[in-house]
Amino acid sequence: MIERLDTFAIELPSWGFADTGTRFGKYVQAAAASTIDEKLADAGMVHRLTGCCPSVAVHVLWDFPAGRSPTQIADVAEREGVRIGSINPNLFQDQVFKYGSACSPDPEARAAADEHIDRSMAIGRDVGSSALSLWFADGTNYPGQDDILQRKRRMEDALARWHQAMPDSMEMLVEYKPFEPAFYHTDIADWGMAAHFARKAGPRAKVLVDTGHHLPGANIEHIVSFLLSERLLGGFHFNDRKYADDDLTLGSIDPYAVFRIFLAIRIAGERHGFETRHVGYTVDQSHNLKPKIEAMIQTATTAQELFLKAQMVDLDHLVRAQDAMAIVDAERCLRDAFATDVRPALREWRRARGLPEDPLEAFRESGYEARVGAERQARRGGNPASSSYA
Ligand code: PSV
Ligand code: MN
Repeated sequence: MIERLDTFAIELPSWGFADTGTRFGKYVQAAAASTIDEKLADAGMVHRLTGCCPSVAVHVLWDFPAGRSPTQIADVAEREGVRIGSINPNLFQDQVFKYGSACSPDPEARAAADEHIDRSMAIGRDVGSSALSLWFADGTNYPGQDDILQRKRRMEDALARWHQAMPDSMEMLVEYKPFEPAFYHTDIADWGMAAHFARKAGPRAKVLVDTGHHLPGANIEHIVSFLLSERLLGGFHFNDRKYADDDLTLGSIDPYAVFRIFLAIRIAGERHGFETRHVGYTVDQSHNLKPKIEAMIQTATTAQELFLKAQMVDLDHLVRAQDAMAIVDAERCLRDAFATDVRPALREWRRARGLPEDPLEAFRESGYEARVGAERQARRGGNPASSSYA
């Protein structure tokens, strides 16, 4: 168990440290990060305390301001004890993308998307990132607004072009989402479409599963098993939800679902011999109400706990029960593992790795939140934090 924990890492999102809101408003926090330097400092803090968050996903438009080279930003990350992880282009915020990016009927929008992806890949090359993580807001709001089939072709063409231009060191992750911001149709609405687009794009394109991007009731571990067996699973964006893409803290609503996802990955690897080491885990949450860093620490430690619980499942016993069609016994294998208190094992791992036994307590004792809150407020001239989200 302890050794397995050493293999577990989860990437932090730079945007999770900044003030965010809903379309109804935004509640600002004094300690929220507003620059990439602040985001990397916060991520470094989370990694120092948890030992399992060595990389940070970055958003191109929000994190690479004019006048700062990508290598300078990578140096800041290194100084903070983390590295730059996946590169997330922004194909949704510019006015030119009003009717979509890769799928837009407007050739100017498609050209702008090409240009932004070129820039994102150059950044990826410069900072040594291994993933170009693509999420598209592309879609339409009304029946008849655009030709859906034509948009599918445009997406296929764009992804194939980008795949060909991608540095050898990178892989392409294709994320799906059923709705929002498009409310009639979304060009990559589900995992099947993402798998199709990834296959068409080329061998280095894989599907990214954001746990919040499913219609209610979807069986995510089924999707995960399916994609792994097709060698098409590239990674995850973890968050929890009750209704839609709520971006709540991992495991806060349905920890059993996360446990089942980790178990599906373990079964595909251990029982069926599929490669699972390349599957990247990333947090994709936006904490509107919780203090950002505490929420991230909570997320990372919860992820470790649920991962460990999935390692506790007695696979031999499970297989025997399945072969005997002993449903109650099979399910009990899962429930027993899920009910196991793995926190003592985690504390032991942390002790052995020179980490604080209780990262959240250690964070509170450090006084970091109050200190950076005061510094950041002062730097902003007393103004509340400004968000990287519009
Ligand atoms: C979209 O909802 C998403 O999940 C994508 O991954 C974006 O990159 C991220 O949220 C942040 O906007
Ligand atoms: Mn996401």
